[in-house]
Amino acid sequence: MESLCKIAARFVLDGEATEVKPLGEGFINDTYTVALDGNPAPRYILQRKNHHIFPDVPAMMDNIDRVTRHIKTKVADPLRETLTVIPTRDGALCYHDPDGNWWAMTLFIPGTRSYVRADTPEMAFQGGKGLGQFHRLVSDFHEPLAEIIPGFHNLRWRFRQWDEALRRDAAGRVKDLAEEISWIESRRDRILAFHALTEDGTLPRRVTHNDTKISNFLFNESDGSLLCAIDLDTLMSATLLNDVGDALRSYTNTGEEDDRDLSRVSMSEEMLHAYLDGYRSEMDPFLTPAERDNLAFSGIYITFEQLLRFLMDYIDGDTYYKIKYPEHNLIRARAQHHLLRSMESSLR
Ligand code: ADP
Ligand code: GN1
Ligand code: MG
Repeated sequence: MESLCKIAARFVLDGEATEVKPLGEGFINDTYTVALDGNPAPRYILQRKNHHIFPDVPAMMDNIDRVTRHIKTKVADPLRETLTVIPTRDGALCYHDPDGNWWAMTLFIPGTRSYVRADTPEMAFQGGKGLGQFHRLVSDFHEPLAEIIPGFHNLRWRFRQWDEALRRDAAGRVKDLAEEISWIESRRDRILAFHALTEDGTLPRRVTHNDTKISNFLFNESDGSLLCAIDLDTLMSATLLNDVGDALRSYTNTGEEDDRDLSRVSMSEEMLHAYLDGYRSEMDPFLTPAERDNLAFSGIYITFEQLLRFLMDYIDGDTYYKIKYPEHNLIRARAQHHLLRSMESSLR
């Protein structure tokens, strides 16, 4: 493979890329910071986009470029309040290397922090407000968006994949998972009944982020306020409840997404209320009654989906998510199930 500095040099930079260092713990892409001219301060984010998961990286980058340009026309500080896509020297939005890898570059936004969990209700309030601001900023973006991963939060489609995964039993694991499989099957009807609200148009389609866990937002280091949404790979048109639900899955969890110690995992009602208060403070006038009524239930829907996706990946032999140890996807699924049960008992 070309060296990372050489790959960085394919893009239009403000100097010579002299240091490229790995960053973060994303499950899908490989992320690096890029520093210039011997100065260690990061200036850019370089990412190798996972083309097994995102089969059309140019279309994905085109979505990101158009939506972020739209946001830039509406905010006070366009270089900080959204991502800035850096083109290649050939004027493309991504670089396809001779080994078949796809690379993209954005400006590094200094003076920010990202988190894997919310420590205080104030952070959850900021998170909800930030997602509401994002939804408002993209609410008048009416150009079509490429459907980057068809059926991403469509549980009817996920159940089709699930049935197929059980039938295939690629890793021979199904026989040991009777209990875990029953977690999915016992909820199938209820979840599909909720999904039907998106199919019959009760829940409108809007421009949405689709991967709103807390680590996909940047907070201002100075005052802890939320600055912007990042990781825009899955920008698509869908119900905004997918975004609220995925955020609730992450912001309200008292433990980790992959906690082995289930006694640590539960939904914090305090965080739930703080998050939704923040979200409504921006979005309430713009929500339809059906959206408003289902804000909290969206957490159940997306936590269920995440349980299904982790378990399905375990059944498939760990082909989708990066794992750190052999049972990682099973541990993730168990932790999501525990969180789901806690949500179900609180939000009955
Ligand atoms: P992944 O697809 O691997 O999850 P992300 O785009 O979410 O990658 O980036 C991983 C982490 O890198 C983020 O959680 C954040 O800490 C940091 N990061 C990403 N983009 C930027 C940016 N433009 N400026 C500053 N930090 C960033
Ligand atoms: C993945 O890329 P990352 O780590 O932000 C996944 C999300 C899951 C999440 C679970 C494209 O997000 O859908 O909710 O892991 N992204 C994709 O933590 O599948
Ligand atoms: Mg991410």
